[in-house]
Amino acid sequence: MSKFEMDPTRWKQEVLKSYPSKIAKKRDKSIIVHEGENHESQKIQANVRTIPGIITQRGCTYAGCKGVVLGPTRDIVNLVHGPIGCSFYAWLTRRNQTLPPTPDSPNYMNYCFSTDMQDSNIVFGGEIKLKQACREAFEIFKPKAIGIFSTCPVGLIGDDVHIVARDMKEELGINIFGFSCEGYKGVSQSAGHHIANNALVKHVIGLNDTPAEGKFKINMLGEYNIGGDAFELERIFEKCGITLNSSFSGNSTMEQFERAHMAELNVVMCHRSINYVAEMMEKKYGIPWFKVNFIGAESSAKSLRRIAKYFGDADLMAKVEEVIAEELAIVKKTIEDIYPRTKGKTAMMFVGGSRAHHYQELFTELGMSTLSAGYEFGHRDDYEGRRVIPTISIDADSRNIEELTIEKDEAKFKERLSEEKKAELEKDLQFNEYEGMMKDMEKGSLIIDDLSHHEMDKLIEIYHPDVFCAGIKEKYVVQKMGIPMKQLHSYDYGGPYAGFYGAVNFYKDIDMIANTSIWKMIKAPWEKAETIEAEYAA
Ligand code: CFM
Repeated sequence: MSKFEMDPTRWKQEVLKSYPSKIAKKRDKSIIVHEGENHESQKIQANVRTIPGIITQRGCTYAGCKGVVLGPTRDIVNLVHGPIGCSFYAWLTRRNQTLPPTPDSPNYMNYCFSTDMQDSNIVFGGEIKLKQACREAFEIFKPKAIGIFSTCPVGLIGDDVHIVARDMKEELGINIFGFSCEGYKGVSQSAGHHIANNALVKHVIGLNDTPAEGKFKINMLGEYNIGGDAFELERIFEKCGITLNSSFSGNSTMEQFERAHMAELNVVMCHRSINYVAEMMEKKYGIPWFKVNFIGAESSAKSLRRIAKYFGDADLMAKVEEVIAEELAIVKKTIEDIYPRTKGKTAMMFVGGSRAHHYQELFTELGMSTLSAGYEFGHRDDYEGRRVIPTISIDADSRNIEELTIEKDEAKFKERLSEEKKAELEKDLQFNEYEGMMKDMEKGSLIIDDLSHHEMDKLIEIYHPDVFCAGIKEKYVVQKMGIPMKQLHSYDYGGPYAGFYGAVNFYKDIDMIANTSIWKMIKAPWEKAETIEAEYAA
């Protein structure tokens, strides 16, 4: 028998049977049994509305805009226009780290800025309060910029954050811009990424023509410094002699965003959250982009080689090889020790819009296979590859998000690569491309978009994976079922997991959690203690 204790097709049928028929019909399209080589003809339903009551893992549009994309930038005041609950939710509930160059360099990441809307603001409007909050923040912190984030009630009552931003920009003389990222604006946090990307291109990128000092300037897009990942990547780039001109947005500053257009290359890590910026910058400034993955030691090595290849500099290529050899030697030592203990084990991962794919690399390095995976809010291209984008039907929810019309910036556009050179490098670098999760998964694996709680229960009950990866909302439920759980949003306060040191950290953490017997010894509370049951006496 294969590693699937129940045929995945039967698993799917049984799960669907437990839903009301209308819901079963909808979920049917979001659950795919990988057909091996035929997977190219398989289509998954993604980026559609969650079925109410299904208990989704998803977050909201505001979370994607404020928390994810702008959250990690330390010297901008991220002001939430809304009730305090929304502000609290996005206040350091994630582990973006940042490292100001000196102790007195501006860093507002520990603060929670909110207009704290009250009932009266909902009735009479909150714009005056918002202006007041901008003035107050300016007075106290003297920031370079303020970003204003809309929450659901702001959209419902019609406060215009953009007009307030424009007025306050004039009054205070700093860069102030607003985001129409009301929580309900899209079907998930993915819409918030798009809105954040649009505003960065409109209001920030291109304002400062002084590039970072150094050679081989790149921007790293879609890396958010969770658990210190960005620090590890900065270490590697520095060692190789590659200059990180700007980072979107792990360990970033406003200045980095402003000068992003001065880089020679954009490398995109999490394409889901930021491919829009890469695309727009290519059109506007002529910066080519390709996808990289620094999760996994082998993929990190491969990504570095591709960056070196792009610049085509012999010294850089030699240096990169030297760094890779040195780093992989350390990685190898750890993996040789751990591999015999993790080999043959199984994992499942349901995270965001890129990690459920990227982290499979690390598990493969551990000799573990991914039985099932899916994104919370990925789009079809994140599963099936960028080639399917033209076939994705645009629904009302996607139409709700502004599509910017970008034109070439004649003054700042610079051709980095001639058409011939680009064509020559295409085979190795694959510009403007990513192939999606399905290509890397095995025949028979279950690919599930926007996993429901019931489906999670059933995956665990039937297949009992050795490790289940998701987020804090799932963590304790999974552990109570006796399965080790690894958070891949916050890393359970571990990490970094990116790059070479990151891979070593990950191997050790997985070895630890997958090989402890503690989970087999615990029983769920309802199995352990007697429960009191009662019935109505008619
Ligand atoms: Fe990109 Fe992210 Fe992710 Fe994401 Fe996220 Fe995140 Fe994530 Mo949590 S930007 S899609 S919206 S890699 S916050 S840093 S871990 S769900 S897989």
